Amino acid sequence: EKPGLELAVVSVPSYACQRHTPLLHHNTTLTDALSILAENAELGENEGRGVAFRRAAALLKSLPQEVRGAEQLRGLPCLGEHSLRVIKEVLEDGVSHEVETTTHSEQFKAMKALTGIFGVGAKTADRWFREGIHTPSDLQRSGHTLNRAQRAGLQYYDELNLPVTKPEAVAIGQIVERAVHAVLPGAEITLIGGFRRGKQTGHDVDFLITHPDEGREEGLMRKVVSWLEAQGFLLYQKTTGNSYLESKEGPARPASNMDRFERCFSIFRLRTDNEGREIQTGTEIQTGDGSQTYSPTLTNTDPHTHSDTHPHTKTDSHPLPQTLVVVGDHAQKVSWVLGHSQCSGPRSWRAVRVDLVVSPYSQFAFALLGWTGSKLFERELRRWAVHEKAMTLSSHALYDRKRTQYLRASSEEEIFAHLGLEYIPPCDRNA
Ligand code: DCP
Ligand code: MG
Repeated sequence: EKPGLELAVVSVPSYACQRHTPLLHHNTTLTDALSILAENAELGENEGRGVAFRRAAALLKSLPQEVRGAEQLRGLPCLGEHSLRVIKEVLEDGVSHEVETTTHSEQFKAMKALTGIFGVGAKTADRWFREGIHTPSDLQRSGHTLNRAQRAGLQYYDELNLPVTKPEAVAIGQIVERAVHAVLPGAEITLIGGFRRGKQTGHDVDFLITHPDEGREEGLMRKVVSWLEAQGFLLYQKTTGNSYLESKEGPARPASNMDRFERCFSIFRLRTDNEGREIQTGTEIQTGDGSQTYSPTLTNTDPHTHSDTHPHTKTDSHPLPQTLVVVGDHAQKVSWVLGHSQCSGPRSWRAVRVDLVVSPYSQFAFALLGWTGSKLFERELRRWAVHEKAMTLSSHALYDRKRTQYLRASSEEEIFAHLGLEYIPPCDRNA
């Protein structure tokens, strides 16, 4: 037996939900290449092709070691002809011609830039691209009528495209907790999405809210949003009601598994000066370029005085130095953004995308599993359920089509058990 065949010898299951996929893995050069092609397919609204590249990448992420030669891949599932070709090219030449062409193509760059605007999807971006609009600035100049989400997306474009850090997510969590507990004591708040899987950065922060007394959570989102709005924490919000009860399709067959809960898509105004906590004069503050000693007095903890919703035309009342950002690594990046946006002076906050979801307690485990991701892991769970177990899984319920009954669960572990799957913890769902 030749050395290097060991990967094919270990049998790798074909559904991503059967495997452990850690955040850090051994094949990033290959998965980066495949992800570009997946992204390009998704931007071109070729979902099937996108999924094929995502599945191939996910397989590589789950391998226990670096792939050095194509012969090591024999017998492994999920690797289609196209993905294999790309992998071989990268292994042999260090780069894939197709990936290079894609990343340098005007269309890919423009589609990425335009869909990077909050509220802009692939269809809209494609229409604009065909009109010669390639960048957010082109769009601004075009005079197109934009909806409220897109206007906010354009206004906070730079900041919303800066990764959200873990400390920022934690700070947002504290605000959400204050809001939720102010309007419904006893409610429980859980960080979901990428941060629950152990990611150190994200494109947004996702929270799931519930209450142990079923029914108490009804109408909660509206109250939470009102509280946040009154305190000046929201730059934008769109709340959708719970359409689950009115659904004619039945709970386990929603049009998509995403849209039946009370949900709020928002943009938070996050103070970057330690979230309003009092900072003593002389406090050492960690910034991206080393620690600084803070000298101006900052004792204001009332967000009302900061509820300036036109950050680009006014200056915050506190003359904070531009690098005063206590959230660490992003200090420099944030000050870069501040320096390049049209705002007239330094400011002590940034815009962050936040998604809130409210779930009834009886559906909590399903909501938790459905919103922790990754997107591919979720897709694979549902595919496994249907094709291997004749069950329908959503973020609300699990339905057994053979026994014609719903299967209850109060934990993710129970759902995996119902599905006949080994339990995969959140940190290993990074498919
Ligand atoms: N989700 C899903 N299908 C979608 C959108 C979302 O299954 N079409 C689920 C899985 C995601 C979670 O919701 O993990 C949150 O969605 P995000 O888009 O915020 O994804 P992540 O939090 O995983 O990534 P990021 O770090 O970019 O925010
Ligand atoms: Mg997220």
